[in-house]
Amino acid sequence: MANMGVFQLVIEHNLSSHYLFSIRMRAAANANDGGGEQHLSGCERLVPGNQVASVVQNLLRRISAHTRGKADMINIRIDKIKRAKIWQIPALKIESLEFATMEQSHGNAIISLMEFGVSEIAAHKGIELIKNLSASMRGGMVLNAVTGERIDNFGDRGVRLSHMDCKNEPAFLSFMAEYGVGGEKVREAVILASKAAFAKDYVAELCWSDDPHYVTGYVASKEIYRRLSPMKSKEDNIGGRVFFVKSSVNLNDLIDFFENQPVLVEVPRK
Ligand code: WAQ
Ligand code: MG
Repeated sequence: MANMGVFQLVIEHNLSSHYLFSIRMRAAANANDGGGEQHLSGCERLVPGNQVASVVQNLLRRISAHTRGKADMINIRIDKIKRAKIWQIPALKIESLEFATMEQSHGNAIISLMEFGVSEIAAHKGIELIKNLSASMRGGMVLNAVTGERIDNFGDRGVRLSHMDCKNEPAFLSFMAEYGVGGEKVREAVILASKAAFAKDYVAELCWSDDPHYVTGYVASKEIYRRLSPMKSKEDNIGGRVFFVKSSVNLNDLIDFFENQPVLVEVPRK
């Protein structure tokens, strides 16, 4: 933890079990030379004060090893959060399905989304919207689950879920292992999908990664995180997320929950 001494002191000054720290990191390329900024990666954590320095250091290490490219802008924001404000919400159950082709995975994604309450038109629209992106967004798109119409006005940026983590890391990792999965990407995606699923008027989610070598994606409902592979071809560095919501949704409340409500995702007790 060399060179992190002063920073550690500032955080430790706030060391108290009444607070956690939200750490939000985002990296981009072409952010400083007037060209179009390219989103590389982002990360959202919620940890006790004594973990802040090591989490930040790990995130910096991950950015420098990232397969989407070299960052020329890294934004790290740390906010102190009162524990009393944090909601504890349940983790989705995990399923994994493998297919021979991307077309078969997309076909299953559509069937699954319909099973979760999305209309056939809206499910197709979700797949097409991600497939037709010309660059990956920082966040996701919000679609009406009946009409397939995009209802957020976040344009190329999209809406980002933030202020989330698992409640107990070892318990979360063994919960994942019980379902035969592991690793940072799955961990982050299950936490994100579990938070999204807790939103009022949420119906389902569709996602695949923007990392060129990572072809597994998922569909999620209020209960299930269903991994589907392959959702894209190798070397493709465009991915995205679509959140399907009821027509009755209050968009401002939804965005406020996604962006600002701190949550810790809990696994079922044994
Ligand atoms: N909030 C909303 N949308 C986001 C967020 C966020 N915090 N983070 C990423 N996105 C959007 C954005 O458009 C990205 O381009 C896209 O999702 C993909 O992000 O094996 O790695 O972080 O079970 O590349 C899913 C499968 C991996 C994991 C998803 O997404 C598994 C993944 P990535
Ligand atoms: Mg990525």
